[in-house]
Amino acid sequence: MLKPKLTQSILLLLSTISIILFIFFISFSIQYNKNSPNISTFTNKTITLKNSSHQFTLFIGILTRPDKYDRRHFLRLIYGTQSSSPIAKTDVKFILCNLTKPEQKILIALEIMRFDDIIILDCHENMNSGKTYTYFSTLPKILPTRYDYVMKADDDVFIRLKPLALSLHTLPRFDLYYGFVIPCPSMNPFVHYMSGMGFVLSWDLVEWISDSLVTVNRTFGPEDKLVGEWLNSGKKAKNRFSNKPAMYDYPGTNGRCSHDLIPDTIAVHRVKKWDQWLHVLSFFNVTKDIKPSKLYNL
Ligand SMILES: *[C@@H]1O[C@H](CO)[C@@H](O)[C@H](O)[C@H]1NC(C)=O
Ligand SMILES: *[C@@H]1O[C@H](CO)[C@@H](O)[C@H](O)[C@H]1NC(C)=O
Ligand SMILES: *[C@@H]1O[C@H](CO)[C@@H](O)[C@H](O)[C@H]1NC(C)=O
Ligand SMILES: *[C@@H]1O[C@H](CO)[C@@H](O)[C@H](O)[C@H]1NC(C)=O
Ligand SMILES: CC(=O)N[C@H]1CO[C@H](CO)[C@@H](O)[C@@H]1O
Repeated sequence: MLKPKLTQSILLLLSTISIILFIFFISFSIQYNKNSPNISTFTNKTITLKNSSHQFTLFIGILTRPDKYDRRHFLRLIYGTQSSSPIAKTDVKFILCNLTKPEQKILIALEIMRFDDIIILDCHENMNSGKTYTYFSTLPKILPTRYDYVMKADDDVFIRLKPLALSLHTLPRFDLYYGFVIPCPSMNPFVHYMSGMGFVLSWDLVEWISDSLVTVNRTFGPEDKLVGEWLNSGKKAKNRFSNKPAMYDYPGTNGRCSHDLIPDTIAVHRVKKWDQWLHVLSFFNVTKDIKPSKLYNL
């Protein structure tokens, strides 16, 4: 009679110890991972992280064109193999304008059935004639939930989701405009605007773009420059953060916007050719965690 009870208590003790060890391990690994130079304090954040599965939500829309099937499949590999947890919950979707060819309606419907990562906006495909406006102004009306942050990204940029999440998680959740400030040598995020390679707005600014009279008739022109002009005209984005040198153009492609690949990278832009992609992917060891198996020998 005594034996089962004893076994039970031992089991209880063991599971309690393992839970404590688990919590200790989690908090340790969070602290350990937190070595980005842009983050100063996180004592309270650690407590929050332990308590919830993620701390904030980020929506990344990659603006691309319907016919770029190969690029989408490639980018699905790039982002599908990354995770920003437990710091953030990140959703990545491709942003298209209206389809124009019969085969697109079949092929893209298949992509949607398989991946559910495509948004088709009510616009004609374009770069500087309002697609970015349509993107930001439509999101609050069609997304099932709000996000803390919304990013607009190009399809020739490599974004590292975890470093991005780490750099955002101590920044304000409101009135925030984050990216790579133009002109290239500038370190002042309050002059001019964030490069279209990839910039982040807090949700309140996305809603403001959607509702404001400042933006509605100013949708034509260089898309990234316009966003800066809207925010300045509306006296918005009191919180601005330009993340240099962690964001940049691929080495040698764009003068002073470019520099060598560095370990503390958040985004590399103008990655267009295969040899450039391979250079980037090998530099950041993106395949190092592949699990061993009898099925392949790489
Ligand atoms: C943690 O947050 C609480 C209230 O939210 C605050 O009073 C306390 O000073 C914070 N501690 C640190 C170390 O920031
Ligand atoms: C996009 O497609 C929708 C549905 O077919 C149509 O109502 C809308 O006018 C189109 N928009 C543009 C800008 O072509
Ligand atoms: C935007 O332009 C339209 C058409 O020109 C005009 O009717 C409308 O009043 C303008 N809205 C604002 C807020 O300027
Ligand atoms: C990639 O792996 C190599 C070899 O382990 C290491 O020296 C290098 O620092 C890693 N690069 C990055 C960006 O983590
Ligand atoms: C999973 C968990 O521990 N959730 C807790 C997080 O913190 C809130 C408020 O502090 C609690 O109500 C939850 O139970």
